[in-house]
Amino acid sequence: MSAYHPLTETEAIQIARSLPDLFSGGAELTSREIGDGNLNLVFHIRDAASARSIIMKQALPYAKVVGESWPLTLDRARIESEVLMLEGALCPGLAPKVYLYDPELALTVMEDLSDHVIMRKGLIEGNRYPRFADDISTFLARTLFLTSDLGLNQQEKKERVKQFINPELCKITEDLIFDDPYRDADTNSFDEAIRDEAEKLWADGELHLEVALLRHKFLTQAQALLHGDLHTGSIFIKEDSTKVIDPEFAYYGPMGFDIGAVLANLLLNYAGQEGWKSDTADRLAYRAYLLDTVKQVWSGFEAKFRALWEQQGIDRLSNNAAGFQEVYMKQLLQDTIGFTGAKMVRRVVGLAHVADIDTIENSQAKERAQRLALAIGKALIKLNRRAVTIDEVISIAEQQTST
Ligand code: SR1
Ligand code: MG
Repeated sequence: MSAYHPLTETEAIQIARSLPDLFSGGAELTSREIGDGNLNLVFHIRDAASARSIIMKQALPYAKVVGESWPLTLDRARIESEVLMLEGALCPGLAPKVYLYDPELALTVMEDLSDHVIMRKGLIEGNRYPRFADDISTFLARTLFLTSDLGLNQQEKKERVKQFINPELCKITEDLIFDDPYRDADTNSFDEAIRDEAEKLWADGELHLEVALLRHKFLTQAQALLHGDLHTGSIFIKEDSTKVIDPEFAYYGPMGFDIGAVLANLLLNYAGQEGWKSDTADRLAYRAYLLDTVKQVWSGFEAKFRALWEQQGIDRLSNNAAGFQEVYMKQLLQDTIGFTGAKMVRRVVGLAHVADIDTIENSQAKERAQRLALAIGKALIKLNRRAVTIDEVISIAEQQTST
């Protein structure tokens, strides 16, 4: 079964049986295709008798969300499996274990996390996750610092840049996040009710300058190994555990892109609270929780990143030059804020949306949520190069909600 073809559920079971040490010889395995993402097949393989289970993820040679007319490299499966292993080594417990990578089938076999939920779903249900800010800030600080020129030998870093060159997946981001929302592109998708907002995006020169600068940074700045698509659909979570999955968009890029992805998706859920079904006090409290989480993610990240720098910084001059760390951290906050805004705007008018807003049943509430997400996103993009503290992000969210 070695030549590439999309697997059937029966074939997925045969492969699972052939893996050493996972299932006993006579195990009765079941398989279910559970992929609900934009790009891949995902099989859940389970042995009811022992309750042991695994996930098999297979890349398709095209983008599932669009169809076979959008071909996509299978090399992303290699990148994903290698990055998962690296993230697991850098951040024990925060990424799923990889049991096998099969390059012919573009298949990764990994730990089953179905005792967790996808964080986006959990947030839509109004749940709170006490470990999240601490876990994700650890993940961000360690993966970004320890793969950058600050924490990794510069020759080895360049080898990693080469290992994780990912032009096709980057092109998706370059187009869908940093270009299409700002022109009348065929790939865009938005409700007619907010056409006025889309047209404003296409004509806003101040916004275009900021997005062009962010896009340029995404194209050129090989600062650290990014996850590349760190939204709340790429995080499995439960009360006492956080696992980051799906790094198929990984490449060497600007750190603020990953941090911004996390903040943007918290803020998209914040905007989606327009569709909240319970009473207003509950909605206000949940929004306060989300904003507090935004703040905690940044402050936790900043503190841990600075501590790693003090303890494990390997670059003599950037360790010792007075003021370097301050300049670096200020720039990182500004990048984070700009990327946060860009990642919000694309989820309202671009090709791929988020369920936090799209599943709001009441059309007026949905329109309010879309307008609020765009208002916050645009304000953050316009703020980015002037920002000084994370509190400005919180103020923008609050101001835009009350106007
Ligand atoms: C064609 S892929 C659309 C989006 O799905 C992924 O999760 C990325 O965010 C990408 O932009
Ligand atoms: Mg994904």
